[in-house]
Amino acid sequence: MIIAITREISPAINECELTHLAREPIDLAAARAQHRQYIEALRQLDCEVLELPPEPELPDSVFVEDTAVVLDEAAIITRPGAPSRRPETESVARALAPYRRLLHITAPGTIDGGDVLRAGRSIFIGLSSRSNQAGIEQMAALLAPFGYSVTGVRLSGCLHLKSAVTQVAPDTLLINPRQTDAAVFSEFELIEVDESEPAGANALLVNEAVIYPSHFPATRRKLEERGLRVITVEASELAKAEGGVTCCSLLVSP
Ligand code: CIR
Repeated sequence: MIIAITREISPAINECELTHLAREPIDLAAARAQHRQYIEALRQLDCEVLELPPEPELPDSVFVEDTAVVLDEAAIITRPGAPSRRPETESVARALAPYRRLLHITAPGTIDGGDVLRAGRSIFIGLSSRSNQAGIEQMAALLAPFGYSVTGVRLSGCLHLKSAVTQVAPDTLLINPRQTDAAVFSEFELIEVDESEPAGANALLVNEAVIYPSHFPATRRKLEERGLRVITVEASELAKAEGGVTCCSLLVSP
């Protein structure tokens, strides 16, 4: 059974990091209700959900994805690009230690897990405002012994690589080609987000289904037309913190 690691939303979420969005008030109760719905969707898809202890002082700590990259062979504990987020990794490392050998990104490298897209043995990493060349080189060196290829990918106008492209089936990616270079992903089938939904490329593939925000209905139709099983969740409150559906969990395969 897949273990999905999550963490409750901090009461300080309104002090979250923001890069591309203007600050809008986040309703904590509404955000938490939506987060519960997300956890229920993970359970519906047969995940065992492991909820980490809250980190009330760390505004962005619900976005556990950025703190680690979990592969079958090891988990890489990241060094997030935003200094305010670096203390988030400690408790995630403790939670992952029983399941995986831990490897670490160290200074001057920075990596946010949201920049790391894995598809089979290919790993793509966004060269973003959070993940730097030194971090990408460390990832490549750490993962080469396991037979992964690591490719740095340029982005524009979005926070992380997985804001622009995510996996929705073993051979298929959902992409906004205006935010990243679709040619890099030519070995995959590509589904483009609807033009009216530029932020709609973040989907979470779990057990052959896709967890997807309800606020992108046109792109959702495109996914369904391709025969994908889509479970929609409300995710509008954490979207104001630049969070999507991949950001709120770390999936640990058995
Ligand atoms: C941040 O800027 O770090 C948070 N407010 C949002 C992080 C979202 N994480 C993700 O996309 N993986």
